[in-house]
Amino acid sequence: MKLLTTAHSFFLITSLLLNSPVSATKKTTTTTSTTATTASATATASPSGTISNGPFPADLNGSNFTYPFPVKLYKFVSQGLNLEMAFMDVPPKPTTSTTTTTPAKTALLLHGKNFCGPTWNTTILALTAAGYRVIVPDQIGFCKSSKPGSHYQFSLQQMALNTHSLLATLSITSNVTVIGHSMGGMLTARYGLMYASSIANLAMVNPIGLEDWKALGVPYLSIDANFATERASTYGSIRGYEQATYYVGTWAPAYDVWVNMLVNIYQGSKAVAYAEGQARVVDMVLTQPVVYEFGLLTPRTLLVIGDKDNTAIGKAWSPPDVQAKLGHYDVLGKQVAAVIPNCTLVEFADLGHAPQIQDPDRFHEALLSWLG
Ligand SMILES: *[C@@H]1O[C@H](CO)[C@@H](O)[C@H](O)[C@H]1NC(C)=O
Ligand SMILES: *[C@@H]1O[C@H](CO)[C@@H](O)[C@H](O)[C@H]1NC(C)=O
Ligand SMILES: *[C@@H]1O[C@H](CO)[C@@H](O)[C@H](O)[C@H]1NC(C)=O
Ligand SMILES: *[C@@H]1O[C@H](CO)[C@@H](O)[C@H](O)[C@H]1NC(C)=O
Ligand SMILES: CC(=O)N[C@H]1CO[C@H](CO)[C@@H](O)[C@@H]1O
Repeated sequence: MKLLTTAHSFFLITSLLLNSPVSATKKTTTTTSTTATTASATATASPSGTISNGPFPADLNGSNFTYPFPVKLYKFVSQGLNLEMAFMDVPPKPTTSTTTTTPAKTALLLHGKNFCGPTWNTTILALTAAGYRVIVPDQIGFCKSSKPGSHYQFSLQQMALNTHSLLATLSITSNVTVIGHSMGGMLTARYGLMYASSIANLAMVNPIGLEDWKALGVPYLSIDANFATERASTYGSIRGYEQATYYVGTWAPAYDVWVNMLVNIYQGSKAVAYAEGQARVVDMVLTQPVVYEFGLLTPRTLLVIGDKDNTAIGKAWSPPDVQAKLGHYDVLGKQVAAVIPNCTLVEFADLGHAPQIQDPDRFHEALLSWLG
């Protein structure tokens, strides 16, 4: 339990530092542990950048994948760098109703590590048809966003802050439905802890981080070693991993689109900076657990689990006895749902890591019926 307590206080402190509005300008601080506990609850992001509508070159920051909806860039300064976060902002489908009020329902879709905004293509259609305005960012270091590589400190808090600032710049400050998959699901948990007051609903789809892999015995691997692995990624290695982990051993031609979308970035014009960033992202998810804080989540929450998923960070370089303990989503879903205060669990016994890709119809039926 000592480890758990230490990890928990570490993340409270990290959260405080990132959220403190005075930390950048004030050298002395009178912050006490009392204010520390309220800091994350009152965290706000002010509009802090500008939106560019393009047009942009086909190869945008190292990805030339054609997105299903227009791409915009959120330009802002973070960690002293001028950065661009690519995103899609898709309006709700017009209804036959004559009322033309400003849409009050916004959904924010957060992609996973081996995914990009476009992998939400069917979910964007389902949500806009249900009246949602849908915002779909590519995180910094990913896809069509800037690749600051080794010049950026990647953290879940930083990604949540970047994303929250994007929404603030779009004047979206309340009633947000946050939906995240895989690493984006882990980010959704962090986002929900930091910005609860802006959230209407929180949905995590086969999130990673339902367990603390390092506490279960996964050895630490250096960022340099992660970088070498990232640089060695090919169509074959990505497909092999996804087939075994995401799709229960099966393969469909449509899955190739998502593999090639990644291969294009791994071999693209920002290949080295991309791998540097991805190596840090592996380090980030391994060293920044959210599992100890699920009990602190206050929004209404949906946890969607494809039970056949076996994703676990570090499993590939762990000894067999450790490997055997990791990635049992059929157990982890129920465990975590019991800890989150207001959680509905939906399990798909036959699906893997990406239910929204493997069986979009069943996934969207579950999501939309929970959203109501
Ligand atoms: C908030 O969003 C929900 C759907 O998530 C919608 O039903 C509701 O009308 C919205 N409320 C306000 C006050 O905008
Ligand atoms: C989403 O993208 C995949 C891969 O390109 C494609 O197979 C599928 O038809 C798309 N779905 C929709 C509804 O556009
Ligand atoms: C995108 O890059 C790939 C190489 O990764 C290339 O084969 C393809 O022609 C490019 N497409 C566009 C539209 O530039
Ligand atoms: C869960 O959240 C909803 C919406 O905020 C609320 O109506 C409901 O009472 C909550 N349920 C529990 C058990 O807290
Ligand atoms: C960091 C980086 O390469 N950013 C580029 C992302 O794409 C925009 C649009 O082409 C460029 O202006 C940035 O320089």
